[in-house]
Amino acid sequence: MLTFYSDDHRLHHGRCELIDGELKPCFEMPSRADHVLQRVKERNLGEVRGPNDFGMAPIERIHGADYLTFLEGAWARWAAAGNPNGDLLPFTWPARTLRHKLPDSLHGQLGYYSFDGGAPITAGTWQAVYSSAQVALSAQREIAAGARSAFALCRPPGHHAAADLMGGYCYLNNAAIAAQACLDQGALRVAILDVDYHHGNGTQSIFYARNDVLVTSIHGDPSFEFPFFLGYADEVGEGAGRGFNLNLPLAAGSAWDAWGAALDSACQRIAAYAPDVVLVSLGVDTFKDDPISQFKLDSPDYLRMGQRIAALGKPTLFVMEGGYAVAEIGINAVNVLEGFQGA
Ligand code: B3N
Ligand code: ZN
Repeated sequence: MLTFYSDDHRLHHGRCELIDGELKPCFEMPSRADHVLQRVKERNLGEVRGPNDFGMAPIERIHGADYLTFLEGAWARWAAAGNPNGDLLPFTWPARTLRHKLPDSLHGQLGYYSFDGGAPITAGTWQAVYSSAQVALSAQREIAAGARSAFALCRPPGHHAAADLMGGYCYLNNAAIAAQACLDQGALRVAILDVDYHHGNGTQSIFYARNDVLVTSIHGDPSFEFPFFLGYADEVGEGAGRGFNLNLPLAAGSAWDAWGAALDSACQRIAAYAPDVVLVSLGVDTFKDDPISQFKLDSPDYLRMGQRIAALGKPTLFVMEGGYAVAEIGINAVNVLEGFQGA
């Protein structure tokens, strides 16, 4: 299996996030991708390639032009205002009772284009997120060219990013951009299987009214888990998309028995959809020792995960999402890929 990867991910390194009233170092850090890349090489998974540059057009198929302009220019505006130090973080959001009108101020726009304070903008964030999207698009091209599978080692991750919202460590929705590219290159149906511990609210919202992308997700129940405000089982899609969104929220403490049964349900729905391509949002923060999550999967379970996905018998694009047990992130992510390859 080919892996696509860009060193540009290092250009994004947020300093801190708010946890229990304290500013702590970001869990989403460059060493995550380093460990995955190292494991890909150790296990001889296959060649590692840098991304091609497909430009902005495929990104603009998913994200609004105003949002992209904001994201690309935010740091320069912040620096021009004489604030070159510190990450750019929002602190006010257009919540209920407030107007959803785009303000002129940089800080107002930060709140307008985000849903939480978990997506810091630094000097290199735009280049990192742009390259992360190109990594996904490059892996997608391999699939379009006939490969059975490809791995996009994306960082920053993407599945929380909506058409014009960043949050949850995500800025551009790499999986959604790749799914749209599949359709634009001739696929009729794409199925997304999001196995990250957190619900991919961005991916769901992007495709919620569409039936050409089936979105399935197994995640911590939003009644207790981030992102809290989307990801319930009764969210089934709307309009033409009704019946094409499947959420499988699970209780805290869920281990392979419950998780594997949910994977089976998701796979049955995907098989019935008969997609041309399966795109896996591959988060491994379902791991038992993940520092911010509450599922109990163990490393061998990721081999089983890959085997079950392979049984779908579809061209499969893996796109890296979350996972914060840094010492094990490579083992767990590559176990999924090896499980898939060996099946
Ligand atoms: O949910 C959290 C969080 C939970 C527990 C923590 N501990 C026990 C130290 C710390 C943080 N934070 C909210 C931001 C979560 C973003 C998740 C991004 C992700 O992986 N998405 O798939
Ligand atoms: Zn996650």
